[in-house]
Amino acid sequence: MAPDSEFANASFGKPDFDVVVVGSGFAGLYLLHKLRELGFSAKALEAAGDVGGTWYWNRYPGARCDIMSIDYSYSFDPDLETEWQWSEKYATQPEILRYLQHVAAKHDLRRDIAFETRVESATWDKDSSRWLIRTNRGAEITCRYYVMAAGCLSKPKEPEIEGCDCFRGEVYYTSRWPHRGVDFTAKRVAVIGTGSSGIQSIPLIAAQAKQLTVFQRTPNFSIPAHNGPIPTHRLADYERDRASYRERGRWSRFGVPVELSQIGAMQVSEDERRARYEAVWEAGELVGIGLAFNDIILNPKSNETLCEFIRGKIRTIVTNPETAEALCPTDHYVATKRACLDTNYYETYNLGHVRLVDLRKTPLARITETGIDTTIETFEFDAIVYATGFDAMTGPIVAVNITGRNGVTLRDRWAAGPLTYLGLMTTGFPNFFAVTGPGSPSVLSNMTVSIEQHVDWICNCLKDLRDENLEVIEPTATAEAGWVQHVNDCANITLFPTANSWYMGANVPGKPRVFLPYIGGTDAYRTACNEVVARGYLGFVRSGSGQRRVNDGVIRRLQPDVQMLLEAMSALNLPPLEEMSPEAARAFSSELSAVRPPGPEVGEIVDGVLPGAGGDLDYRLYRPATAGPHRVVVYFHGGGWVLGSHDSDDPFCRDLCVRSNAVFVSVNYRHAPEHCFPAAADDAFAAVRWIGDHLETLGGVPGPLVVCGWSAGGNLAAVVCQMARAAGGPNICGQVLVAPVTDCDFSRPSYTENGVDYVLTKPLMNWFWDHYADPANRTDPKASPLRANDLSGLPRALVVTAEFDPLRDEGAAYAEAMASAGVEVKHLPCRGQIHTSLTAVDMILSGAGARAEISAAIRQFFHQVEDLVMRDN
Ligand code: N01
Repeated sequence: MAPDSEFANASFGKPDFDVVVVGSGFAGLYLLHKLRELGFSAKALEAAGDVGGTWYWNRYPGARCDIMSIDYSYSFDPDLETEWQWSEKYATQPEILRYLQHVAAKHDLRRDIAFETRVESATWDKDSSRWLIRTNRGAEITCRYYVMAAGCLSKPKEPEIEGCDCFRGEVYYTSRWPHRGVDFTAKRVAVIGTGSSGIQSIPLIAAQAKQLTVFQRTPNFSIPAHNGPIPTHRLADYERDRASYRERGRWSRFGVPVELSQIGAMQVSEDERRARYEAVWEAGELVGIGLAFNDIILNPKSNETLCEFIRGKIRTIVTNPETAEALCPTDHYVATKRACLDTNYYETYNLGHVRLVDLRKTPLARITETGIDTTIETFEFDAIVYATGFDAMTGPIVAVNITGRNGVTLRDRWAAGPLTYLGLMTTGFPNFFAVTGPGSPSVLSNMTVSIEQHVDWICNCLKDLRDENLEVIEPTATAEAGWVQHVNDCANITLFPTANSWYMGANVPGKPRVFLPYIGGTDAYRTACNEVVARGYLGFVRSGSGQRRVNDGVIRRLQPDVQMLLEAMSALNLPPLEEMSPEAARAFSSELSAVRPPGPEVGEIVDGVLPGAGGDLDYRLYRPATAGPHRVVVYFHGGGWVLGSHDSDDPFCRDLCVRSNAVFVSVNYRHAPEHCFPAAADDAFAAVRWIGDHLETLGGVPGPLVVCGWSAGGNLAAVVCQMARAAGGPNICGQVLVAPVTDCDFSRPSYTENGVDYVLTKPLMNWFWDHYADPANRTDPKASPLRANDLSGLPRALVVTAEFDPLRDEGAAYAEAMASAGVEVKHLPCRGQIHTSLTAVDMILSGAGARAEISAAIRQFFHQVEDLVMRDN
C-alpha cells in the first residue's frame, strides 16, 4: 500500500484533461459521452483513422459479431434503439462500423478524439498526481485519470513462423485487413489459423479463390450461426419492453437475457440430451450451450457428450472421412477454447478446390518465397492470410509503456500474470483504469454489456471522488490479492484451465499461463462491483486535499460455488432447524438429502447390522471397484448427534471410498435427545471394536483401521481414538476429523465471525448441544475431546477445518493440542469453505481438492503401516 507521506504531500495541479482515454471503439465512445455528461474534460487518443476499434481493423471477409445484434449494441441511449434497425441476427462488420460511426456523429464525439495518434508511454507523476502521456506525434499530455479502453483483442499476435518475411506474394492479416478490400479471384490462397477469424473468413475466401489451402494446427468447435432475420421470439421479447430486456441482460450470466438451464447433462436420458443438443445446433447461438445444460463447463463427462455430438455433426457434413476426422477437436473441451459460430464452414471442405492441411500430422516448417513448406510437402501460393490471433487482454495494455509509482512498469508488475482489483485497477498505478481488463468478465460475456458496466462504474467513481473532494484512487494490495484469488477460484472449478487457449495466455510463446478473464458471471461481477461502492469503496485508498481514506478489505472471500449455494439457500428462505422439533428437523434434512447429486459409483454397497453399546446399529459398507481386499475406514456421519444417518453422508462416503481405494463402513449411532451423551460415543467405540474384530468377514485387510467423521461424527472419531488408547485397542492407525466438534466452548473467534450466515449457526450448535449433553457433561473429554488431560499417544491425525465455520477454531485448537502432545498431525484449513461444503460432493466443486487431500492422508496412514510391517519382516 502507498506510504502516507506520498498522499499527504501531493500537489494537485490542473492537468490538460481530467481524463485521457485510449481507444474509440465501443468502450472509448461511451466513455467520452458519459464523461462529458458528468462535466469532466476528456480526450480520446486513437491509433486508427476513425472510430470503431475492433470493427475498424477486422474487416476480413465474413467478419461479424457472434452475439445477436440487438444484444450487441449500446443501451445507454434509448433513442438509438428505435432509430437504428439491425438488418440481421448477426450484424456484419460494415454494419457495426456504420453503427459506431452513427453514434459518434449523433453525440458529436469525434471532436474530442485525436485520430492516428498512438499512445507510446504513460507515466505517473506522484508530485502532481497526474499521468504524463506521450504519443507517436511527440505530444505530451497530462491528465488526472488515464483509462485504457483499447479492447481485449486488439494487439495481433506475431506469427512465430520461420520465414514470415520472405514470402513474395500478397500477405494479409485478418486483424489488419486492407480497407480497399481484397479480390482473391483466380488466386491460390493459404489461410493459417482456424479460430473465429479463420472460420468466418474461410468460406468467403473459398468462394472467390481458385484454390484454397487451410493450415490447421488445432481444430475448433463451431456451430452454425443460422444467420438471417433476428428470431421473432427474441425480437418480440426485446420490443415488448426494451428497458426490462436490457436490464435482464445486465443481470444475466453472460450479458444476454436468456434463461440458462438448471439441469446437468448427465441428469437426463441420452435421447433428451441429444434433443437438447439438436436445439442448440438449430438455435445457432453461443449462449445456447448454457441453455442446454448447466454443467457443460464444469463436468468433463457432460462436456464430452457435447463434444461427441458436435464431432458427429462434423462427420456427417464433411464427406471426406480423413478431413472430417482432422476437423474434429479432441484435445480440449467445448467452450474452453472460444467456440465459434459459422456459416458453411464445414461444408466448405467438400469443395473440390479446398484442402485442409493438418499441421498436427505434418507440421509447418517455414514460409518460403513462393509459399509454405510443411515437413513433407511444398506448397505455392499467390496470397497468404494469417488468422493467427491476438496477444489477448494484457497485450494491448502493456503494449503502452505504463510506469506507475516508484518507477515500476506495468509490464514488470504483470510479468507473472495480470494483477487487478475487479479487472478495473491495479496496485501501484493510481488513477489508472482498464475497461474490460483482465479479471473482469469481458471476453466471456456480451462485450457491450460489460463495457457499459465498466464505463458506468469508472465514471461514477470519478464523480464520487470529485463530490468528496478527493482526487486519487488506488486499490490496496490486500484487495487486489483477494480479487486475483477469487478470479482463480472461479476458473479452477471449471474446465477452462485445461485448455491451451488464449484465455490462458497459452497462444503467445512465453506468456504466463494464467486464466485472464472472470468466469463468475456478469451478474455476480456486477453485484461485486456495486457492493464495493456500497461498502464505501472497499479495497481502495482514496485521497486528496489533505485527506486519505483507507478502506482495506477483500470483497469475495467465499469460494464461488459456496457463495452461490448460500445465495440459493437464502432465496429459498428455509426455516431454521433449531426452531423445529428433532423429528421435524430430521424429516426436513432427509428431504434436502434426497435432492442432491448422488456421488460417484462404487464397486459394491452392502447394508448390515452390528452390535452397538445399547443394541443393534445399522451400517452401510462401500467397497471400491478395484480388486480387494482393501483397508477399512470406519466413518461417522454429521448432524450434531441429533440428525443424519448413513444416507445423509452417502455421497461423501462414496467419494472418499473411490478416491482412497478403501472400504468405508458408515455406522449409524443412537441419536439425542432420545439417547443422550454418552450413547453416541459408546456406540461409536463399540462399532469400531466390532469392525476391528470382523475385518476379514467384511472383505477387509486384517490390521489397523482408520476412523473418520464429519462434524459431530468428527467428534465421535476423535473420542473413539481416545477411548481406544485407554482400552488398549482396537488398533487405529489414523484419524480424519473433518470440521469436528472438539469443545463445548463458544467463545472462540470463529463463533463470533461465522456464527450467523453460514448454515451451521451458533443457535443451531446450541440446539445440538442442548439435546446431546447436560452442561455438566459437556466438558467430559468423551463430549469435548479437546478437554482431555493428555493427548499423547493418539493415532496420526488429519484435521480439516473450514474458514467460515463456527467450529473452525476448536478444530484448529485440537490439531495444535495433539501436535503439542507429540501426535503426528496435519491441519488442513480450507479457504472459503463453510461447515457443510466440504462434504457436498458434486455440488461444491471447490471442495474436491480437500477431499483429494483427505483420501491421500488415508492412503498415507495405511502405507505407513505397510512400511512398518515390511521393515519388521
Ligand atoms: O484467433 P484465435 P482469432 N502456426 O487465437 C492458429 C474474437 N473474434 O483471431 O489453436 C499455425 O482464436 C491457432 O492455432 P492454435 C473471438 O473472441 C470474434 O480467430 O494456437 N497456426 C488458431 O487456430 C476469438 O476467439 C469474432 O493451435 C497458428 C488460430 O491461429 C478471438 O477474437 C470474430 C499459429 C488463431 O485463432 C480470436 O480469434 C473473430 C502458428 N504459428 C474473432 N499461431 C466474432 O465473431 C496461431 N495459429 C465476434
